Amino acid sequence: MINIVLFGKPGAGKGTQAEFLKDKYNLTHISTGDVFRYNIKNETPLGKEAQAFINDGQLVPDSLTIKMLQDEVEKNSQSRGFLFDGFPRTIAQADALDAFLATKNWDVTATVALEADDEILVARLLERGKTSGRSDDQDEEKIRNRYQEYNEKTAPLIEYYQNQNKFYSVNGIGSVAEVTERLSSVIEELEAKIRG
Ligand code: B4P
Repeated sequence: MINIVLFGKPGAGKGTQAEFLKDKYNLTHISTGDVFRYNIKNETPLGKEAQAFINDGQLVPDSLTIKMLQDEVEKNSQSRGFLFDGFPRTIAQADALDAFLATKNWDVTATVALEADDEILVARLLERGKTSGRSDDQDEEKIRNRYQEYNEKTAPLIEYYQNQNKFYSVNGIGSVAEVTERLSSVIEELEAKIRG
């Protein structure tokens, strides 16, 4: 079992990289952002609750997010491992993830961060906003709000995982293929360790 948390600021490329890594390493990819967007599109009760938070660039409350994540893991309990993309984003979510995985005798193998400068990322998101239809990518104020949320609530997870000796980081600037190569080196190192 290998469970990787893909970590990084909004727009760092978590979703982009997960698309390649899930096939390369045969992992189940769970993007909390994608699950929320699916629920919003289909106007489910969960989607209706999450919509206002996402539109304003705020994090969705932990209670909704944690339950949703657990449901997604349960649906894929035969998986050889998970790629968590955009989860956890708060200390409470990280604690809940550890406790939940422990009930299955699993754990987070490592958290791998994509490092990138805020100004480059804001430009990436504004560019995507021109075509994505994502309301949270179109307005610079909402994008800046996402960075404030990251700094206040998500950045403390770096220390959280460093204290567990599980934090790795790679440079997130470069071509998509170059960044995939950097992440692959870390994952292969982790897999080699697991094999012993
Ligand atoms: P997410 O959907 O997780 O998205 P993200 O942070 O915007 O982006 P990501 O890092 O995946 O970037 P991507 O690859 O798409 O979150 C959206 C919202 O959902 C949150 O703000 C929050 O409200 C809510 N939410 C989600 N999870 C939550 C949780 N756990 N708790 C509470 N709320 C939660 O890439 C971005 C752009 O960059 C793309 O256009 C891409 O093409 C481009 N790009 C990627 N790599 C590149 C590269 N190497 N070079 C150039 N461009 C690149």
